[in-house]
Amino acid sequence: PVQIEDDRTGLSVETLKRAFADNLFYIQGKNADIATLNDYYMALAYTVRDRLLQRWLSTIKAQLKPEVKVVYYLSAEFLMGPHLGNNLVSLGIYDQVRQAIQESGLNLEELIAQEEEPGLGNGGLGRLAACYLDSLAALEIPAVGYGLRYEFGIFDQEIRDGWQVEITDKWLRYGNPWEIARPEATVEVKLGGHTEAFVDGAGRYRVRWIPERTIVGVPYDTPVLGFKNNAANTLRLWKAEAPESFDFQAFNLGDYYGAVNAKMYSENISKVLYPNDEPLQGRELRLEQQFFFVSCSLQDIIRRHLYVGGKLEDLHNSAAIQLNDTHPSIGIAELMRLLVDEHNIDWDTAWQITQNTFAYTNHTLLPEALERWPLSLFGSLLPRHLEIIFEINRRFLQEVSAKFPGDTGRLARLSLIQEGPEKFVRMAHLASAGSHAINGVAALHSELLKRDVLRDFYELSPEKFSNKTNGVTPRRWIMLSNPELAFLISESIGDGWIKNLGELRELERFANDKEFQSRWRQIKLNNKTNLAEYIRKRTGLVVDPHSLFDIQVKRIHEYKRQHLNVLYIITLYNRLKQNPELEITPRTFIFGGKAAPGYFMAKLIIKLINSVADVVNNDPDVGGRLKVVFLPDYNVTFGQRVYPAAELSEQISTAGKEASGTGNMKFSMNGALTIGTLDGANVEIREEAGEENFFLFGLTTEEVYALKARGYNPRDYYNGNPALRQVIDQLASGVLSSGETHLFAPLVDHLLNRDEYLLLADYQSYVECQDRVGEAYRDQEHWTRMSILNSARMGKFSSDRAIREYCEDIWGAVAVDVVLEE
Ligand code: 26Q
Repeated sequence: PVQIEDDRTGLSVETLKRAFADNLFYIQGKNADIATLNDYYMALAYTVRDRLLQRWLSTIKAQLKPEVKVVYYLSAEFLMGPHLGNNLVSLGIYDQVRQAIQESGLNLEELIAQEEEPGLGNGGLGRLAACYLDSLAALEIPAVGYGLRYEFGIFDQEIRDGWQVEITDKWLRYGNPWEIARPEATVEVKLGGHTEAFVDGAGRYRVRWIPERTIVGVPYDTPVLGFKNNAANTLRLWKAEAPESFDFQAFNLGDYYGAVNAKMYSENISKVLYPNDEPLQGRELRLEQQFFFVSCSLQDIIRRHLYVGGKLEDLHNSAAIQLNDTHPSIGIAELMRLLVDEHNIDWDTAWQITQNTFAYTNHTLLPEALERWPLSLFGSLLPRHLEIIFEINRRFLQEVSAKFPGDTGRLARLSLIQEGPEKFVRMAHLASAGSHAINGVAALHSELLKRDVLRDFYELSPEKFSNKTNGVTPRRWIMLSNPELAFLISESIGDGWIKNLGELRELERFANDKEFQSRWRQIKLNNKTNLAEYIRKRTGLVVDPHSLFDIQVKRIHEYKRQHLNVLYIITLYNRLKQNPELEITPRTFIFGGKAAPGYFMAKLIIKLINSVADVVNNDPDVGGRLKVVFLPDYNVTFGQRVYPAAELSEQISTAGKEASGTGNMKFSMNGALTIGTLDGANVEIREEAGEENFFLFGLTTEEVYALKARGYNPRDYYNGNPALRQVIDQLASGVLSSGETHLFAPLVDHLLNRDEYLLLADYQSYVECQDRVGEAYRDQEHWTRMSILNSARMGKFSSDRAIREYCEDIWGAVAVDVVLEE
């Protein structure tokens, strides 16, 4: 009998081709005569989607059981990156599909490039959530990611006249083949109004919330495949809509415009991602967003728990809820409200359940970045939750008093409410009090948390604290983005590293192997050539693939010190101007990153990079030995081109400011060497790579504290260092800004008079370190050896390792085997 593969599940090249053509015709409504590239992309996306639905439904079936514990990852951001390529990798059908597409007269890479990435995050925190979903599925841990389905994600960045311009991100414009709406699972969320006390039938004192508005949350589900296993978890994002009845009511009263207006107001909630990676001010809509997705998610979690026959008293046995920073921490008050007000559970029991269910990850050490909401705003939007927070606080402070009698200073410091002329709810305090576990995201960060930001919580409950160093997924960040390197690695040590990144250690024995070294170098050169071609297409700039590719990509922030990098570029430029014959290592400095639209200094730093680029790139004395590139619109897609092409990774934040960093890990895995401070996960990267394979500079956290304590005066450094002085003077003079003397005045002013992030203090150390980098690059054999050792020793930074630690220490979650159902 002839075996015929099903068109929707078959994986042979023939079947894939047939299914692809079929989807082009019946879904896109096109044939080859009129199909656009996007039509072909959509036809392929649906072909792939068909092939994962079976896994998805089988996974749901395997996991929908009372004894299964599910991890719920609550995050205001999920920066997933394009799905198509990743799903091909997970399904293990990349090569078959490439061939099927080729035989259809098309190019797979071109179709993959058609996908508009869902930019539902700002940077590190959102991308971490995406890597964690990948690893949860790879490890077959039942998990749901809950968040917001923003209609407009992070803005697209254009550069005009050197300045950042923000363009609306219309990512849903051509439809999204990866999501499925589940309107039958819609939930309601209430806002505003007031509360009333009453005594219920059993004579118990209760509170009723009389809300003012209702919003409806519609879930949109995206499958998240495990790597070469049968698991497909769910990313469930909520879209805000107006309740239908509300429309009709107003309509019947003849207030048609009123009804439409209310509808628009409701839909606003999931309209746009806030493009700040720090809370600038407490905007009401932002709090509405947070409460909206958290309330939807908790109702969904409880619904599932009851559906499988669980009792609410046992919620913590079937659910582990992780708070990705404080953004979803209102969930603690909301779960208390659901348990106490709606499900009539007594306060103490409800508090036990809540604490046992929630855990909190902190991502920042900057005190100004800790979320707090004005009491007045909070109370008008969530009157019942404010009461609940007061009650949590009252009982919490009682406990504190019992443990530290008479210590009123401590009470004030620990209180969930910040007193003063304007009062605030402190969300990190709510999260810490309401969770059984609190973690930082790198060893240093977790230590500093205990010492500074959460010191009082540590002294109160040291057992809650642990470190979970961040990780990134090797599937997207090596296999998908650097296929040639992945191939070489697998050929040399087998392909076990993809699921067990520790195996990369076996590469160490090739570090001195001439033949291996030359293939390693060739792959880097190929990746650099590709990036150079992309740079030419996007900016018109020609860069030399044989120069040292020195790259800094990340959000633009003063503490990340992109402008310290610029100070070195100007220093090099000055040396060449002084002595055009000088022998230097040719370098290409590449920058990428977005600035928050309201962050003036960050935008000025972008302008600075572009102004310096103009001068350096066009000066005949430089003779092309230095190039400076600012690549617009840095995002996940672009990251996938950048990390594989990098030779030097810039991780130069002021010590004690960067919680972890994750780009640092992606660079290093792909064979870049790091120039960095002892900050965030750099410390652990250096530990793993070996100090001889890491370019270290700058003050330590302790030295930063000490210097600030004894009174830091940036002018001392300016006055004492002629090269630095020259650079600063040039910034002020206008030679770097076509004579506009005032342009960089705010930067110069800040550096000379305040320099909060100690650029001038670290300048000399950075320059010397960069000079060592330039020297080291001349010995290509030695450089390659260091590069191989960096990759070989990055096993620790797989998100699989991080997720295993969360499962064991915090969530108590275990793998559930998925059997494929026909
Ligand atoms: C909060 C309230 C209102 C508006 C915006 C925000 C907001 C949004 C995003 C606050 C913070 C963020 C993002 C923070 C972030 O990305 N932090 C980074 O997290 C990474 C993952 O742990 C770390 O590696 C980085 O060090 C840290 O900066």
